[in-house]
Amino acid sequence: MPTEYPVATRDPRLHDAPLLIAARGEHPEVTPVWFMRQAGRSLPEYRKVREGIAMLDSCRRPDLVTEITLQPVRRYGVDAAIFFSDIVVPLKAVGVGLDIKPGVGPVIEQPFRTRADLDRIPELDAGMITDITESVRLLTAELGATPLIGFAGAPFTLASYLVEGGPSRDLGKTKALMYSDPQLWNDLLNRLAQISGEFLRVQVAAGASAVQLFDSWVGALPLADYTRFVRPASSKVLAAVRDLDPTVPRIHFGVQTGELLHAMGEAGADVVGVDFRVPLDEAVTRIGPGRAVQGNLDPALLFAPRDVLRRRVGETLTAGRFASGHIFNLGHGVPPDTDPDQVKYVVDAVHGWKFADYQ
Ligand code: 1CP
Repeated sequence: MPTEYPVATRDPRLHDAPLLIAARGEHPEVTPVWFMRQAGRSLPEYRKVREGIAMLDSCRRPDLVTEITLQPVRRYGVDAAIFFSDIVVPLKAVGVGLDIKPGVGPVIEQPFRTRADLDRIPELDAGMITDITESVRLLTAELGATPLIGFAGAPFTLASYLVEGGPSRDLGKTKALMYSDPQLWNDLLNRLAQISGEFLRVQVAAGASAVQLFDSWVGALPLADYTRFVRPASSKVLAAVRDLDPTVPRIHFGVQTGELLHAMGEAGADVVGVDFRVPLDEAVTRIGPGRAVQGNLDPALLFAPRDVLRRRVGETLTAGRFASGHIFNLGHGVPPDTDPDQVKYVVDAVHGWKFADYQ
């Protein structure tokens, strides 16, 4: 049974925050914008506070989590903060041996191979992550009328790190387990659904206003395998949030998910994140009515001349008008070598855009 929590009282001004208006399927006066990986290595102030502190240690220190989460909000004036953490933090919290290696990503000490490995992944209990509760409380107090987006990794993407042992290009071992032992695969995904669901519930209970479930690598699967082997577990995670607080919008995102967009919405998302490979208006059609979209400027455009960048921002905003709500974002994360002034330029272009001038 999931833990029952009292949900924190939120700042009443959040009701009118553009991000939450768009997530509800309406069009606020100005399109809201935030960026995946808006915190992190592209910011000199981030590099400074992280000096000499390992990634996973920084994620467990409320003072650092608060500072790093707020840095892009201060610098860019984005419409939301995203909680500074990592998708593997809850796995580490339940005792899985892993580390985040600089320049590589998550590395697992003993990759998942057999049923016996399931015993090394216990369920997550709120008591194991009291620091997360504290960080979210500190943050929401500072953020006031700006929403905080909580997040977690979806079961498939978490499983891919556990099975592969680290970042992988083709996810061969993950797919081999899925096809050869569907029962063990299901048990693993259900365990991970409990962990992700609880990680999100803790953030929502402490005051997060929206959540994003990252299924970054699920685009490696064809639709039929996604709906059979993955979606039931993702649905459980999204339902765990809805059951705690149905007013908190759930964003669901993955890379190379052009063929999966509709199905990912059906998993129980209010907003579907779109990567840069599918034109946004086409994505709106694929997702279908009744869900907002988030996306989808190609991160590579942050390295383009400003006239090109501005035109593409405008095209993305114009396509977003056809959606039931649009949250502007990149099609994936901010690259570490991005010039922060280019990011600021995009925020200002989105906020200053006058649709009437371009019709
Ligand atoms: O030392 C460092 O600075 C390490 C770089 C780093 C950072 C800044 C990692 C390692 N994780 C993070 C923070 C992080 N991770 C955030 C918060 C920052 C923000 O968005 O502003 C978030 C939302 C994540 C989520 C995350 N981690 C995802 C899903 C998002 C995505 O990019 O698709 C994934 C896949 C991870 C795993 C991970 N952690 C770190 C890296 C380099 C990776 C990817 C490795 C790979 O390619 O498989």
